[in-house]
Amino acid sequence: MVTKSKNKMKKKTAIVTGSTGQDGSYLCDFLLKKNYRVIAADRRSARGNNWRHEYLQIQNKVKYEDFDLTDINSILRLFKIYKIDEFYNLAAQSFVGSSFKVPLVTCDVTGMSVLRILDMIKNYQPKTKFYQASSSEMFGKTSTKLQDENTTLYPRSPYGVAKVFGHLITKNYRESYNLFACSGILFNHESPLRGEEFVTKKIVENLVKIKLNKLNFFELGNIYSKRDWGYAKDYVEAMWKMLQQKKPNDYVICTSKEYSIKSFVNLVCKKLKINTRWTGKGLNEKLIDLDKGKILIKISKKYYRPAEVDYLRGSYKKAYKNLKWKPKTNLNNLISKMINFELSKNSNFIN
Ligand code: NAP
Ligand code: F7E
Repeated sequence: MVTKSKNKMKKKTAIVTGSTGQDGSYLCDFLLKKNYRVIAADRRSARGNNWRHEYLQIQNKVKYEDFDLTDINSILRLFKIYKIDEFYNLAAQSFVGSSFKVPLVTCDVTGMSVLRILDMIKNYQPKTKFYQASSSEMFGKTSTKLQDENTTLYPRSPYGVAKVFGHLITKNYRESYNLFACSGILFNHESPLRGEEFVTKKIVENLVKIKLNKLNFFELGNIYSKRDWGYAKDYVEAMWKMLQQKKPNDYVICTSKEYSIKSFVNLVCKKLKINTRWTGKGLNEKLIDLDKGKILIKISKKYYRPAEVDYLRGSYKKAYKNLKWKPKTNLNNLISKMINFELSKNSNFIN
């Protein structure tokens, strides 16, 4: 009995904003396994859509708190209720495409809210360690072969601009008020739990449906941009490691390998044993199923962005040196995980 209450006292409290999202779900699971008391700070509307928590079976293990990044009082409330050891700010309007359509909301939620939280930490619990979810989108129009913590920031979307604000205000509060505040500059990371609007999930989900004869074709936008894709579950460990260091710092988290969207499609087709070939150019480019003589993918202007990030490939040298972190899952294995999830969702399998 004594041991039990001692253990209870030792539990650290972590707040995770955006806990219903891809990273938030994996991070909650990770922290629970590390024996944290995990407070999932989420919007009320998200509660009905708790499929990721249910999939990971954590819905009865975290404590939910109503919260919205745009509501300063909901942030203050958390600081009044809990003594917070670690605060992970993962909530954001995170879809780059939408940020061109709702730029003001994106800048408020994804950018200004970081300052709202930092100011609460400074005023109420200055010992709280803070993690900010920065992004490789901040590099944007980059001309370097590899991007690291010192690469110039040149964002290409309202989302990227908002993330630059969040990133720099985190650094500013660390330097001005001596807060333990870190930014993880994460390159694209995917998983079976990825939102369906993001390109990897869209490709895997739709090609699996095609394989199972549940869909004829689908459309993509710019298939020539290149991304450095890692596995979300590997990346949440890096977030935690940043907050366990003696000193706060910023770290790039990535795989250092880059692939185009077109190569990603080709890899998925190969795994699904769909025999394909690309034909045509520009908006007339198409992916053809050679066995069935059918079009599987068409290109549509609808999915192009007003400004594009053409190339991203990071260097995780600093994270490897200080955090002893490196990616564990390559793209091939990541795609297998995503395909298997879609197949089991369709409760079917292929021969
Ligand atoms: P995600 O799946 O889109 O999750 C975003 C989360 O933010 C959701 O839980 C969403 O809640 C919540 N949210 C949105 N607006 C909110 C608001 N006003 N108040 C409170 N919560 C709100 O994103 P993710 O892929 O897990 O990414 C996590 C974080 O890392 C984000 O900040 C993203 O910008 C950043 N990031 C992601 C990547 C990546 O490749 N995944 C790379 C770099 C950085 P609802 O469920 O209610 O919508
Ligand atoms: O697009 C191209 C699109 O939406 C990747 C977020 O997690 O990572 C993510 O942002 C690329 C872009 O991710 C479609 O134009 C072509 O070049 O999957 P995405 P993203 O924009 O890189 C960063 C690091 C974040 O921080 C963000 O939160 O794919 N693309 N055709 C398409 N993209 C989408 N979504 N849909 C298409 O049909």
